[in-house]
Amino acid sequence: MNSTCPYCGVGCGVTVNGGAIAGDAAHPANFGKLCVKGSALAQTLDDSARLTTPIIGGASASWDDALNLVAQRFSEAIAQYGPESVAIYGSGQFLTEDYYVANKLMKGFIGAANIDTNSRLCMASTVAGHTRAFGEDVVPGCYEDIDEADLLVFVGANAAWCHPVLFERAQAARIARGAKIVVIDPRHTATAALADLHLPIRPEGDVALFQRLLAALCERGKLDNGFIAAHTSGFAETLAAAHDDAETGLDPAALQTFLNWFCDTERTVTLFSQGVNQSACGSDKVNAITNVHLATGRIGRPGMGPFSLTGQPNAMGGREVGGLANQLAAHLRFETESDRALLRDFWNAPRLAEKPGLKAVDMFDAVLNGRIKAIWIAATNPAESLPRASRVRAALEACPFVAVSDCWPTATTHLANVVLPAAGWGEKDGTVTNSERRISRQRPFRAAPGMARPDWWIFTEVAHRMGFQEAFSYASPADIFREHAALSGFRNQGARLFNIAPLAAMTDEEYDALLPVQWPLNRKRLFAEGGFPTPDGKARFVPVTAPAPAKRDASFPFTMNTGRLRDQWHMMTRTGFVPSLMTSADEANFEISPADAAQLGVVEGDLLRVTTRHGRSVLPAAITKAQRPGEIFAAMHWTSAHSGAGNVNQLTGPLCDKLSGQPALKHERAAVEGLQAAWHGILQSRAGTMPHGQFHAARVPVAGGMHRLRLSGWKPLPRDAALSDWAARLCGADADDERVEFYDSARKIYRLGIFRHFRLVACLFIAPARPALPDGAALSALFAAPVQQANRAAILRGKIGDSGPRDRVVCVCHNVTERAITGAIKAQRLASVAAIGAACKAGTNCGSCKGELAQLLTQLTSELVS
Ligand SMILES: Nc1nc2c(c(=O)[nH]1)N[C@H]1C(S)=C(S)[C@@H](COP(=O)(O)OP(=O)(O)OC[C@H]3O[C@@H](n4cnc5c(=O)[nH]c(N)nc54)[C@H](O)[C@@H]3O)O[C@H]1N2
Ligand SMILES: Nc1nc2c(c(=O)[nH]1)N[C@H]1C(S)=C(S)[C@@H](COP(=O)(O)OP(=O)(O)OC[C@H]3O[C@@H](n4cnc5c(=O)[nH]c(N)nc54)[C@H](O)[C@@H]3O)O[C@H]1N2
Ligand code: SF4
Ligand SMILES: [Mo]
Repeated sequence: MNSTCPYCGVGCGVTVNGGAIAGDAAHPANFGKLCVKGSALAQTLDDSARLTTPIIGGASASWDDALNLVAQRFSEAIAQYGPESVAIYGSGQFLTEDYYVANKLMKGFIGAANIDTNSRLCMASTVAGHTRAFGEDVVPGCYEDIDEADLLVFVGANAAWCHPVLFERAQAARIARGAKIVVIDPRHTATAALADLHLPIRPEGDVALFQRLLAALCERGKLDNGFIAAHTSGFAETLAAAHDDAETGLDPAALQTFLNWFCDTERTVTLFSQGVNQSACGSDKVNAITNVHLATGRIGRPGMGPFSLTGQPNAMGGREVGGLANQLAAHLRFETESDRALLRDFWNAPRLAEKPGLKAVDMFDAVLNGRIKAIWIAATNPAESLPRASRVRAALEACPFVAVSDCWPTATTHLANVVLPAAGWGEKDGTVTNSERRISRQRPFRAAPGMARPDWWIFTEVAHRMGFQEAFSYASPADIFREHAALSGFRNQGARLFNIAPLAAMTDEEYDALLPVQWPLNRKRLFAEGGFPTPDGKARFVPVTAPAPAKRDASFPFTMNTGRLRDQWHMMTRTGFVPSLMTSADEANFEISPADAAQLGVVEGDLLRVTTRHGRSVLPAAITKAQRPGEIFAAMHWTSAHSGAGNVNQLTGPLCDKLSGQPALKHERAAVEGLQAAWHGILQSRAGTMPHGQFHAARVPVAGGMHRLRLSGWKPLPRDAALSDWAARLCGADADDERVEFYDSARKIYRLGIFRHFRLVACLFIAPARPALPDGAALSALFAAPVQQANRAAILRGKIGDSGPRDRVVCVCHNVTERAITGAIKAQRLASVAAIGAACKAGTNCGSCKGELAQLLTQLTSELVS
């Protein structure tokens, strides 16, 4: 059975054979390869924590009651306050069929466009930039361009971690044809470690850089004047705006090298992601990049083009169905009356929305201020992933009616009046579209647990109960897909490139057997000969202005950047409970430069308290040369379910790109204080509750379904009996449980065990420094056997083994730790990533850790030299 990986927008094909999930050798996105997350998919198929029944007001309910209630509360709000009083907030993790139905329900039949999705946080700036430049939201190139390029420029994209299989292709091009890789990112990421040139740009310096590049292309006579004249408009104004010397923060020699390479390399692909999109000038960044490709005619030809890397598995499918509040379905546009008429006719929807609805940030503001009376959230966790997450929670608490569809309990489901259990990956049936416009099937291979049902079915059932039976008479995802395909071709005489009309004729069997297919059908690349979907057929240059560097704000002198880690997926509902995926990074932290750490008097193991205009969080400091001074970085993944005091979106604010409405999640003004750690602890328990208090806590999943918490406190601990009570509470002890305590005064280690019947249910160790704490298998071993009363004290007093200096697994596939790798590099004087692989296997399977291997090499080489 073939299916598609449910994580990133690379859209790798997988094969499922019994319990084994492997890369699909025939899928053109990955040709059999998978990254770490894809390789661990089988381990995520654990139903123990899944939502298995509808829940109304905290109690299990029937589907009928839950669906009736959603339909009733939506209908009542519409009757009383109008269609704009209800909203749907969806996700790029929907399948296209789910998305199509949700969008049709809202825009077509409820008759308002208050449906937006987490793609607003992800792809909105690219959608706006593409539409401005090309007239339609279209990626001009394909993955083969990466194989065929001589220069690959990654802008604001940590592809080695976030699009690993595609980045493997880039590395292969480097070996095969000597392609050069440039990485433009304020941080020295794993991707930068594998690049020929890293440009540590100042935050938001990208427009200035691409403006300079456009000016340099002109000065050096590298423009394609024929292409500009025949296929574009607006060049003169754009070039005039490009003579810009705004600050990029770059070393002049490195900047020159980049300009030289770009000017002299025809086959250049510029790949970009959230360092571009999640910015107050995100759509200008997209157009600044697009401008240089149009000016050189490097678009739509082999090995050339601007290339937006999509985030979620179906970010592109969501754009095809028009899931954003300012889009209509099938690339039709609100602005054009004939487009609205077309959709009204096709759907037979006289009440079709006439104007765009609220974008995500505004939508939740409208929930907070009471304009929206009922909201339905599906396949996204806005109480954690939207900026100003606390405000989103307050909005949901205040909202008269909240329905949430998810597979697992989340901070958002906790705030719902009705929870709808959704079928997840492996259970659902439908299609997704990847970054290169390739539609692939996701196929079911396991039963959904309990009463969980697919999203398309849930939306369809509610639509029926709201009185729209006829328009939503779907019996299967294939029915929906055929309608979606037919709409794309309806009255489309070449006006819209998104046209998959021939697929509307597929039978159920053909849909089941559908092979990965790109749109426009049978065309890999677009625009080499012009033919842009604008009224005059020409692409538009967009004059953009580089924003001035943010003024130093004495109260908030740092810039806080946020993003992703290699082995975690978003808010961790899927990856956060898989032990192997947390062995490379088992705790959130704030990354900070050595210079700033020194200034704050912070050493490794201390904590940082970060304050922004919106909130405050505490996490351990990770001191790294990868960070530029004045900037800190935090992973987005650790939510309040996994972290005691360090929720990142508590800190991020509402500043958005004006055109796209995408929040600037990478650039928040922040104040940073160092907090000395007064104590460190480790707690392991069978039932893990997440404590929140005046200490840092990070939850780590452990084999056997147990939980481990890493703790660090900045306040002195209570003493004596108070300590004992506090510690027992932290361990979740009941009154009947037996507590056994032991204080090792020589080593200043406090130990507490909680026993229930004959079993250890939790234990806690506290010490002044982390290396003195037990960890790993030694800690789990304490839980292994039943313990007689007489032996309990002995267990706690016994030698358990220190964790020693911190180590982490770098290569998850072969379980190779950092210590083993650095040991091998030093002992055998290894000088390349390949040599490390030959010596200790690290990086030789999926290859996702090659960036870290390169980072370790650079680090050790500089240590050896200095
Ligand atoms: N492992 C993993 N992979 C994922 C995901 C995941 O959760 N985990 N999520 C998927 C999704 S939905 C998405 S959207 C993608 C995101 O993929 P990416 O965009 O590659 O990931 P991020 O880490 O969010 O951000 C990329 C980089 O932007 C840089 N940056 C910040 N500010 C600027 C700036 O002003 N200019 C420039 N040039 N760079 C800047 C950051 O330092 C960061 O390294 O990843 C997808 N893949
Ligand atoms: N600070 C900061 N914040 C960010 C970002 C950042 O870089 N920095 N990035 C932003 C970006 S690009 C993105 S894409 C968002 C992601 O943010 P979210 O959308 O909140 O991310 P997930 O945790 O993937 O949420 C998906 C939810 O859907 C559930 N789910 C999975 N499959 C299904 C299904 O088939 N049906 C249903 N109904 N539910 C399902 C999962 O359990 C999960 O709870 O975060 C954004 N927030
Ligand atoms: S690169 Fe993306 S799509 Fe491919 S296996 Fe990894 S997470 Fe899945
Ligand atoms: Mo995303």
